[in-house]
Amino acid sequence: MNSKLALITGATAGIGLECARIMAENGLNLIITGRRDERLKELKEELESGNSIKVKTLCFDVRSRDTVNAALESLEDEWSKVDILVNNAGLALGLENVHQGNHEDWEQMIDTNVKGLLYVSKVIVNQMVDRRVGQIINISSIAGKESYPNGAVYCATKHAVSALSKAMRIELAPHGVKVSTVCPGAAETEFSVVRFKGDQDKADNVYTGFEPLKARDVAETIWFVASRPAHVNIDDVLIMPTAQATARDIFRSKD
Ligand code: NDP
Ligand code: 8X3
Repeated sequence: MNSKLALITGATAGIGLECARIMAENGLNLIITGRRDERLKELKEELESGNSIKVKTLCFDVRSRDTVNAALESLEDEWSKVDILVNNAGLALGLENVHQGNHEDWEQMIDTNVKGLLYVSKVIVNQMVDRRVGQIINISSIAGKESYPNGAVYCATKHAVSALSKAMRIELAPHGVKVSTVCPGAAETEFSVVRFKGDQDKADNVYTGFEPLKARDVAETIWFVASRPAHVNIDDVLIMPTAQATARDIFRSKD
């Protein structure tokens, strides 16, 4: 059995949840995190019953620095040596231009996607540097490579994830710690339901007329990145649906 330990943020849904499943199937012990405790507990039960692994749940909001620090700094010894950190928790809110945008949405995106990633990384990277081993996989996006209208702040947060990752890669290479980004195009998860604040019809429209990525497709890519030999770092992966050529060019069938 693979006895590595991975910590996945945002494991209650979508890409993070599938990433937990695929890592469990491959024998990794897991720390799964998110704000919805009930879902974390259900996932722990599913993963431990189907695989010979141990799973710890940590329920916290990545936006709260004190809560992040309290949760991660209090980990007992057997849970404190994280080999792989998947910074996946994130969201988009709204689809509006900047001059009509909503301040609360901007703040939540920036606080979650950028500051939350930093808070979690600081604690975990410190113990990786001490041990001179580890891997950070940051989930950016096609929106971290291209900007599109009405998504300026979300795109800015994902550009920030890519920029932070590049700098961290330089900082951490001398310490033997790998840093990677995985950048998906459109993946059908809870992402659009969250973006449109529960409007399922608007969310469904995003994926009409083409086959989007599934969370599993992205999770398999994350696992590929996580399972390379020690001397190999996959710097950056862009994974797109076949029908999506750029952030804005999606080829939809007319039927
Ligand atoms: P989902 O909405 O399905 O999942 C998002 C996850 O993030 C949930 O587990 C949620 O958990 C967690 N999360 C959100 N806010 C917080 C918070 N403040 N504190 C802790 N956890 C939080 O979306 P995806 O799986 O699609 O998204 C995962 C990542 O992939 C995100 O970073 C997203 O930006 C990125 N991405 C998604 C794409 C897509 O098309 N779906 C494409 C490119 C990138 P909970 O609500 O329980 O806290
Ligand atoms: C999510 C994909 O195209 O909505 O990061 O920005 S997109």
